[in-house]
Amino acid sequence: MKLAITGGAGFIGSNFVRYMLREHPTYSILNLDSLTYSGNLKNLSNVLANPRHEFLKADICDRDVVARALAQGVDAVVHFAAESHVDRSILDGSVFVQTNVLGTQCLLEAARQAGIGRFVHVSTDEVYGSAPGAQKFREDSPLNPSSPYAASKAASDLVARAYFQTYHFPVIVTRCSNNFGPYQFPEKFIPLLISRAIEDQSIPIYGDGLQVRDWIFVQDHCRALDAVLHRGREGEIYNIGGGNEWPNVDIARHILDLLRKPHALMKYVQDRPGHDRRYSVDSAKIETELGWKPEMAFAQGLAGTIDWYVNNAVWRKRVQNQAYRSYYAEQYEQRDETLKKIQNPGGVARCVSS
Ligand code: NAD
Ligand code: TDX
Repeated sequence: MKLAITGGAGFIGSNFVRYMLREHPTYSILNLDSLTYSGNLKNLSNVLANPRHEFLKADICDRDVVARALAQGVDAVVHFAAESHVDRSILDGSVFVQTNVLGTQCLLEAARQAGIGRFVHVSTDEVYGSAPGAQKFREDSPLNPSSPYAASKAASDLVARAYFQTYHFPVIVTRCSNNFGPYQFPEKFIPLLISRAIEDQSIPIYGDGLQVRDWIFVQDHCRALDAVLHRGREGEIYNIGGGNEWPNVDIARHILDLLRKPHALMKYVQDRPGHDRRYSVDSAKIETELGWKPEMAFAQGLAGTIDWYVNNAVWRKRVQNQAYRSYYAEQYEQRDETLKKIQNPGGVARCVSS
């Protein structure tokens, strides 16, 4: 099996690349990522030398390059690449529409023309909007996105489904809840809190801090995607939830306690505009059909994640001072003539193992 993974230098994508290389020793991976601010090749440092992993710096909006990449014997696509941060989408939604909607359509079309046998589109629980009361959204619940990010993900989710309805292209859509774990960019709630608390900086709590998110350890999401990729039914949607709902303030207190830092570091700040109060999905379908359920206990996953950020101060520092952004150029673009020779006709650099 040759898998093409988009967005594989980001948080979930890089965890998925490692997971698949480990769990499927005969698989090879073509990892296609444009390395935006949230793409970090250091997330992949322990697989860059693996001959079953090939990194291609490319934009999913670049039709020619994507078509050439998928024409190289790729069997299936798992599509993570996206602009993923709600706050950034509130400041400027344009790149969200560009990447998440137009980029996804470009990728779907290239994949369809290449005759790819399976396409997993990684969507999100945010497409359903805020869940009232104790309600849990099912796969057939209406879409009601609030932020420009969520709206762009809802649009791409629908375009993906349209490719199944219209062309019988074998798309499966997944809608997962809030992930946490190693390698998450520290603009998102949990890694931001951990990084700031380690350095005794104040941690921002939006509004009253009583918004509820359903947290899932990233490896449980990877296992769910593996199950969907191999055993999911074409044209179907699968919710993936952690079954682990917490108000934000409780998460903040828990992190501060584990790091032995004072709760006084919490600073209530102005709320996020259009802030969804609660996310909640019903995962009964994937549990009954594919036999998946989350395995990581939240307390254990959170403690392990905190340990990871504490023990990976160099990774954190490189993100803070932006040094991670020059790693690609240092490693690949200027390294030697051999690599220059394998640049493809579109001028997009391909990386092979070092
Ligand atoms: P991330 O921001 O950490 O990673 C996104 C990756 O996509 C980066 O490596 C980036 O360089 C790449 N990328 C962005 N634009 C690109 C483009 N035009 N061409 C090629 N690559 C591009 O995001 P994440 O948290 O790992 O999320 C991955 C996917 O999972 C997204 O589609 C997101 O919507 C979805 N998702 C995330 C969560 C979560 O809690 N983080 C939950 C549910 C679903
Ligand atoms: O500084 C903060 N303070 C704060 O109170 C930040 C960054 C967040 N928050 C709150 C907002 C949310 O209620 O914490 C909660 C989680 O925020 P984010 O980490 O930004 O996640 P969220 O907005 O819930 O969206 C996430 O889950 C679904 C991901 O970013 C998406 O990519 C995914 O689709």
